[in-house]
Amino acid sequence: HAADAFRTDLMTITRFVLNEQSKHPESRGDFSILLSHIVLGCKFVCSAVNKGEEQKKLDVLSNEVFVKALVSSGRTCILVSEEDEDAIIVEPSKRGRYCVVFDPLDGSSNIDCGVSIGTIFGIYMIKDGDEATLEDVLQPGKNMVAAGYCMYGSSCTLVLSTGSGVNGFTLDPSLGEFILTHADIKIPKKGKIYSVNEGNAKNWDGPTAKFVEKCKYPTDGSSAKSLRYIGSMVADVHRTLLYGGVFLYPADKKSPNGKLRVLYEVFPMSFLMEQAGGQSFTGKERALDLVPKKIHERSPIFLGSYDDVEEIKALYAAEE
Ligand code: AHM
Ligand code: MG
Repeated sequence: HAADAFRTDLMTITRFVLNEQSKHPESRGDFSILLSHIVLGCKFVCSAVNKGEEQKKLDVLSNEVFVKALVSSGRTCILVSEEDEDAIIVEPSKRGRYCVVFDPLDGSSNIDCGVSIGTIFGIYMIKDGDEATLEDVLQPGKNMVAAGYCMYGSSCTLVLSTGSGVNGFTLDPSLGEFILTHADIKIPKKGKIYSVNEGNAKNWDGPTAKFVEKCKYPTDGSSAKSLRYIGSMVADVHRTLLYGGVFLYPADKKSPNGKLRVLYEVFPMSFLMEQAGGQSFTGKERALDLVPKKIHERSPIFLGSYDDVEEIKALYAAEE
């Protein structure tokens, strides 16, 4: 049976990435090594989350594990973590060509009630022989070579793009391996769900307010959209990717740049959305075109199904 053949031909994330890399003759296997260290971090956090560690400890613990795993891979030169105010410049003897930006445990306010949380990461690469500087991570998201997230939910799912589509892998705890379960993910062109913290509505700008109004009271004869909001970006984006729809964390009067961080929240998720056939917009421009000036900079974000984001873009264009 075809299904049995699939079940016995285990496509681990390592095998998958090695296959992809073999299409690039110039590849030296560095990326596969880097990724195996990221995967190790994800497995650790997954097991810590399942043991029910306390929130504060888990945040700090996850960060330490990722920083140590990334440095010891010998393939990184600069790290930006949501948990560390300053970028970490890797010591010369352990340096490699990759810059990794990450949020080791996003959505941590959800830990104590068992709601899904996740790790988000984006990867840039410097040129051979270059010294790594902050400039190397203050790059538009379109320059990333890979991005992904790992969701610690009812199962542990790692979603990855190296710039040729998006694939999802589920941790098989008995094997300790991430196995390909969601091949070549494409987001539906139009969705039936919107996802936003509506408690901020009184402070929204015109286009955001109009869009959400249209979700609830459509004027084109379509049916109203459903609202789904977990408050954990990885889980909200994961659902959006699989079911379609739109996730927004807009600007508001109190936070003119929204809440989410450009480097390790907005960019990786935007990279994945585009690779899955969706779009991502800041209210001003394509999110991946944004050039961050500071490592912990924030930006409003609207991402998801192509047609839904197109509608939001039109509302902003009409405002000008
Ligand atoms: P955190 O980095 O402090 O965990 O905040 C990020 C989280 C995201 O996961 C989520 O999309 C957002 O904050 C939810 O914010 P709010 O509670 O304002 O709706
Ligand atoms: Mg975060």
